[in-house]
Amino acid sequence: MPKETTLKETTIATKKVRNPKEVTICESTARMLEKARRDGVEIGFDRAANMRACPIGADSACCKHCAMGPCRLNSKYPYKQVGVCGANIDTIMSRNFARMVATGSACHNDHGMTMLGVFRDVVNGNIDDYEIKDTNKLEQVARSIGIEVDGRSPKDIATDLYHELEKTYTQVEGEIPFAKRVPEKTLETWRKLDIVPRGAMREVMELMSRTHMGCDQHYENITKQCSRTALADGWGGSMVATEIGDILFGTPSAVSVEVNMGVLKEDQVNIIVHGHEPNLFDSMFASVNEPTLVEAAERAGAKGINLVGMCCSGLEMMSRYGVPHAGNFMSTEAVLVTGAVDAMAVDIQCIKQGLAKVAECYGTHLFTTNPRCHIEGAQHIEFHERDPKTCTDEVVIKAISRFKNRNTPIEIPKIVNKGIHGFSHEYINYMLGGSFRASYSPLNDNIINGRIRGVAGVVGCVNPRVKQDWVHVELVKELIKNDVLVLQTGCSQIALTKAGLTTPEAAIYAGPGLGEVCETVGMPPVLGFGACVDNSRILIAASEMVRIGGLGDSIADLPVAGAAPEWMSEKAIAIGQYFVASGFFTVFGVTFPIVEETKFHKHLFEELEHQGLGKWGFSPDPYEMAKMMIAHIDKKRKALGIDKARERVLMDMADRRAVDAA
Ligand code: BF8
Ligand code: SF4
Repeated sequence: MPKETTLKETTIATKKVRNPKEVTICESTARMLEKARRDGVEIGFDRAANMRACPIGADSACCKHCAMGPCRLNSKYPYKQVGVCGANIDTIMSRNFARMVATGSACHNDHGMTMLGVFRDVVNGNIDDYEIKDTNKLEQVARSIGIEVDGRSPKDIATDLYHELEKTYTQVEGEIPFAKRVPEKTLETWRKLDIVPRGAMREVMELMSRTHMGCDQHYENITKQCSRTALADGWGGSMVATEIGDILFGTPSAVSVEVNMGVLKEDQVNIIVHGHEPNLFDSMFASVNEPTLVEAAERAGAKGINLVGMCCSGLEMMSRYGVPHAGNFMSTEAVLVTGAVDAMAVDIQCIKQGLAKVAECYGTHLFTTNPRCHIEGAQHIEFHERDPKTCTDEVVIKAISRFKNRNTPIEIPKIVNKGIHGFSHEYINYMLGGSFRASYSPLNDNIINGRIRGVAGVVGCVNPRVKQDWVHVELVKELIKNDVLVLQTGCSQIALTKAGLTTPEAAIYAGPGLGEVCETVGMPPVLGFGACVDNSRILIAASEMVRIGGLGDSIADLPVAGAAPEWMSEKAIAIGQYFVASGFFTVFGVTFPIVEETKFHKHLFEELEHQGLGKWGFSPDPYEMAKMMIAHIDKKRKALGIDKARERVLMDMADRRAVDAA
């Protein structure tokens, strides 16, 4: 237990300090950044101010794939030089891009494979702590990939489903199981381009092998394998993670949740779970409700045990159980500065190493729990799905002892925002069509008649290179104002909840058409779909829109667009590439790791669309980004011949308003 003097002994190593109001619009995070500085503690925003992004790396104009290099090209004159092996700028950039896709896809697939392993153990009776919670979902997923369901027991269906879904990862030849869910014309395009994923292990391996020195040296061919590896994420590992998560822990449906640092309670033992796999979170949920541990907390003087989530597993549990959420990626260190966090347990991905130092300064127990993710300075208690409570009970016990011996002043920003979340594909079906004729038809109809102009997925990270949450919020405001319905996942969703836009009342910020639909249905104009793996729900929603009809034959025909305005992770690049390969126009903010006016740039930003896929776009400016997305949506409406309908609807609305005013 560090003494109170620990805070004073720590000094800020940084020189440059930026005004908290310039680096975030999250009031709680800004206050904690100020407090951290007073306490002499450094967090990510200060590190970012003192670590200039490498300009050559930012353009991806360097290669260190062999020891004849590293080779650096000049992005101002990209074609003036080549690497020692002769690799040109397009080869170097596409190989670097490919390795980001490979890593991102590997992350989601590794996560999905763990989920599938838990499912197998549940089905085989090797795990008692989890069970199949949603048999409807089990049947629905099985049916969607051609498994016989009628008259069979859940165990038989689940056994077949396990064996079939395992192919997502291990299959050597053939198409991954969820390729069966892809709209026919989209799948045809993939087949023509030879980018239908086989198994994720094979795709990631091949992409890594092809980017070795002296292997694939044509940016177009490298891009093809990027698409295949990325699709093995979206329609593969991520989709399995989502579907198995629903089967084991329940399919989300609309739930009112509390978000922001005010969800911490000074008089309770506060435990945060931060990471990506819902298994750890689900067991922690069981541990904090264990009567003996609740009693122990009360004996220590606490009013209870308060379990709170952060980042993606937090989003999953928020959508399924309504567990409060303390904040997104750039708030994970800041939340420790409150001094109120007794324990933080992390699993995999997006866990900043900086947490260890901050946790030490405030006497918070930081636990790593996954064999894939240890952090120097954190305590490691390994989490085993076959015996999960041993780990999570231990975390709770340590948290209670920290509560009893708290010696750090506590300052919790008393800010709590409410939102409605848990919009799974299944719930939307129900919400729009009712329980007897659950359907997406009302969505398609409202797009066709022009009330809803189109649909946008706004997703992904926050990044200290831009003002936290600001780009997300401004972009989404612009979109809904222009009648674009917004679907969300990942850290973005927390930004919008803090801005108050995930409530039905936020319909007043929507344009007249979208606003009317929201009011009729009683839904927010911004629908939270969950964690980053739940981007697969957006793919399913898009496929359903194609299946219902009236909006074209492939995902590329739909009036839809995607954006990750504050992205930072390699997973985001993999997601971007699978959205593009699925047919979405996808705009990224912050920076794009490619030199403009090169052949590879033109390929990603223009030529992929001519092949029948989507394409990439880039702008750091939220208003420009919104313009680009809306222009794309309008282009698709025109191609579908539904552009006039929208003009008529808007005219009618104007008339009605004029009458009302009179
Ligand atoms: O997978 S949005 S910062 S937490 S990478 Fe990470 Fe980005 Fe957040 Fe979840 Ni997704
Ligand atoms: Fe340089 Fe070619 Fe080696 Fe890359 S692979 S470091 S470009 S020599």
